[in-house]
Amino acid sequence: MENACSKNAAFLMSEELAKMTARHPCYSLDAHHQFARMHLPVAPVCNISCNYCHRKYDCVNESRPGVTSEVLTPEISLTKFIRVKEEMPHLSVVGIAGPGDALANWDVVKRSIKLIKAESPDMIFCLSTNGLMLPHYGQDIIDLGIKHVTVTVNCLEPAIGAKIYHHIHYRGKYYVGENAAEILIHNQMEGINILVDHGILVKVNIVMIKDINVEHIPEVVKKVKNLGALMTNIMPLIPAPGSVFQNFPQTSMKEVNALRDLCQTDISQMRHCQQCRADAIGLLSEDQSYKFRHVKADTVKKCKFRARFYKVAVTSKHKQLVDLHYGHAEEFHIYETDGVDIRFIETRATSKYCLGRVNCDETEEIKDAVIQGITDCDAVLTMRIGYEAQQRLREQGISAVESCASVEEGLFHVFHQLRHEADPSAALDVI
Ligand code: CLF
Ligand code: SF4
Repeated sequence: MENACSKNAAFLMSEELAKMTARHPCYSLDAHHQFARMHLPVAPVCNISCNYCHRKYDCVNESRPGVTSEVLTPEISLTKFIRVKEEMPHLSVVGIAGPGDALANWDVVKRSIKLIKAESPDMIFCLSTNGLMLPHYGQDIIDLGIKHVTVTVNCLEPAIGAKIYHHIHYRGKYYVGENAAEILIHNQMEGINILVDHGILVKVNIVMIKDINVEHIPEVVKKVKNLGALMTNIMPLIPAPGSVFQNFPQTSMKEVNALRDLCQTDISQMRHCQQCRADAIGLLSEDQSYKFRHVKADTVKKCKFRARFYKVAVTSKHKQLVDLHYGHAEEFHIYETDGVDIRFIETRATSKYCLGRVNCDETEEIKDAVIQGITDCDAVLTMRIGYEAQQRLREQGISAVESCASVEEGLFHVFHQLRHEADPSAALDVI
């Protein structure tokens, strides 16, 4: 019988959300043999320290310890997504599950989701988080239209939390012990509340740690059920080498299943979790991420957006970072990119556009000469560029893109910007 105080998400689920969830391989047992998920490893940083985690590896709240994933930029994620989607028509979910915490890297996570959503609006987006920043980014998650969020909640009591978490970094401060656990637990509860109130389906992961939280877990399950979580996923502790808990006993699946059976009377139990890599791709039971590593260096023959190479003039001191103002550059590095490969063409000398205020009136000819040197380019990639210079370039059909990132990342950004300009249906509503 339902507790009168519970907000059972299953009863609030709309038909549309139910249909969507039927294609989510983690939320739907039936879906996990048919539909694939793709994790974007765009979140390397974490804002807490779990004693079962070693930060050389992926977040243990979802991943098997000892697994290391590559970290991608949002732009490279989009390129990789396009390729995976082509080869996996049954791809239904794009999830972010590390290697650190999704909300500790929110800007890049949000940007990655926006880029892929613009490319493929039907994709289901999914996040996994320790929950520390949920009260702060809950509204963003709602606004992005994300409907599936996993929060790891290992306990409700700070005294137990102090044994599981070493510290947290929260709003510029470092907390340890029960103070840290109290803030974390409070934010997890508040965050789940916010998400459930907005119709988001919350799955709660719980790491089962012998001698620490085993007896307490049924209480956690009841609490999150009453908050409106849809299901819990009780996971075994697999001691990670190098972690504080490295010598703890591994929880057996027999013990985990016994606890799941006990908790099943309260809330639906996930039993098919694979503790995936942060860059996992494919059916849950058949990870194919190895086929798509280093996708940027791959040849993507069939990619529909690989119709052309764009030529880009880059202002950079050493061809590593986009670290020069347009007006300060004495040379342009010319590259071509099709969003997958990058080719360096040549370096072209130019005249410094900005000679300081004294010579301002004398620079008109220089300004024209600078542009004449790159009229074959589609875009300029630069750290900063003034409005007037942008206008001059635009008159010649050259776009200007500002970036402070690496040349490689900047070029991928330029590619997607130009593709959007050429085909507004691939609208990029990026931050
Ligand atoms: Fe990924 Fe997690 Fe979304 Fe699934 S995994 S972010 S909810 S799309 Fe799934 Fe993998 Fe288990 Fe996670 S099997 S580790 S539960
Ligand atoms: Fe490690 Fe994940 Fe815990 Fe962060 S939240 S410390 S990445 S297990």
